[in-house]
Amino acid sequence: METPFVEGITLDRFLMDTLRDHPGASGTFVNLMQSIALAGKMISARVNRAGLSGLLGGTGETNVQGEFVQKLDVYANETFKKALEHGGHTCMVVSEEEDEPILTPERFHSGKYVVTVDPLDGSSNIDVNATIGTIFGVFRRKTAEGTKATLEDVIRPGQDLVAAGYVIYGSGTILILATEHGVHGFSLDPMVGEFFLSHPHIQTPPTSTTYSLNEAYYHQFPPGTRAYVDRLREPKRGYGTRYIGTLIADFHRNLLKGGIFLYPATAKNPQGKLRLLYEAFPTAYIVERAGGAATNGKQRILDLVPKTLHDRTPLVIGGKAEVEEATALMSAEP
Ligand code: AHM
Ligand code: MG
Repeated sequence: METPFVEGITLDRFLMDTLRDHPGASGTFVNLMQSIALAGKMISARVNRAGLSGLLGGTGETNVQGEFVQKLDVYANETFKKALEHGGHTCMVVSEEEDEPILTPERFHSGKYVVTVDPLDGSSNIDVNATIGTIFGVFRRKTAEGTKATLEDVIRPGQDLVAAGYVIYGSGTILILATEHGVHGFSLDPMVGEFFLSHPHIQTPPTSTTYSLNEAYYHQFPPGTRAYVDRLREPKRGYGTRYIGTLIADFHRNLLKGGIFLYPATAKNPQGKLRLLYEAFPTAYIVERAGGAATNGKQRILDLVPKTLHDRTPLVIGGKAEVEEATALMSAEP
């Protein structure tokens, strides 16, 4: 669908226009996106006031990943659950913060969609006022509507996603939505409380001079990964680095400006650190629709199938040519 950039197109209007191109569509996807956008606005408001409302710092607990839980993690998770549980559009939610999948109440078993979510990516950056975000992926359920959703609805390849996106809470709040219609960005006008189309038809540059990587782990990387990093460091290539330690912030920068992000296997995390269902799948879906690529160093991310809800994966993601070069070197690794 061609969406001309016209000032003042709200997310709602954009979704309605998109839907109009599909006469058979029921509007459930629009409702789902409205719920996600509402949760994003609520989290954005809290993030902006966190220092004033006692929401900075940890809860003293650790989550299913063994990571310290921050108060804003809890708020973001609860907000997403509430937004998705009672909308009638969703039958199951898989969240980074929850060990088990969340099944929506029985009267919403008719929900068509399964949502995977990292409610607040970049938790370690909350207390320092650096950019954080919410990442989500959307599957259409496999089991019959009206029945209880099962793991079969979510343990499946990333290429089954029908949509993915994120909300990034930076100097402003932006929602990025990728569907079969491409990748579009919407900026929140906090005075109006609406997302407006601001980044239509995002395409990521195929090459760049930026890489995003925690280089301190260099000596923990497998040989092929080190060989690739060595190449990036060659002065004639002219690369610089950008790495904040919030996947979605590094990803967003690279998506718009060009760049390759790597979180490879390390000696400490041989499967990588990032989670397949709610970090790697959504970002891979988005980058592919923006003309880029994503692999685990060997295989395309969207071809992978998780074994469990919280599987981790190495992630190499960004401009197509850069990801291909990295994957060629990394795939020689044992
Ligand atoms: P989380 O905040 O959801 O737990 O995500 C993990 C974060 C990613 O956002 C980021 O890319 C990575 O951890 C940074 O890890 P490291 O500090 O090892 O570089
Ligand atoms: Mg995360």
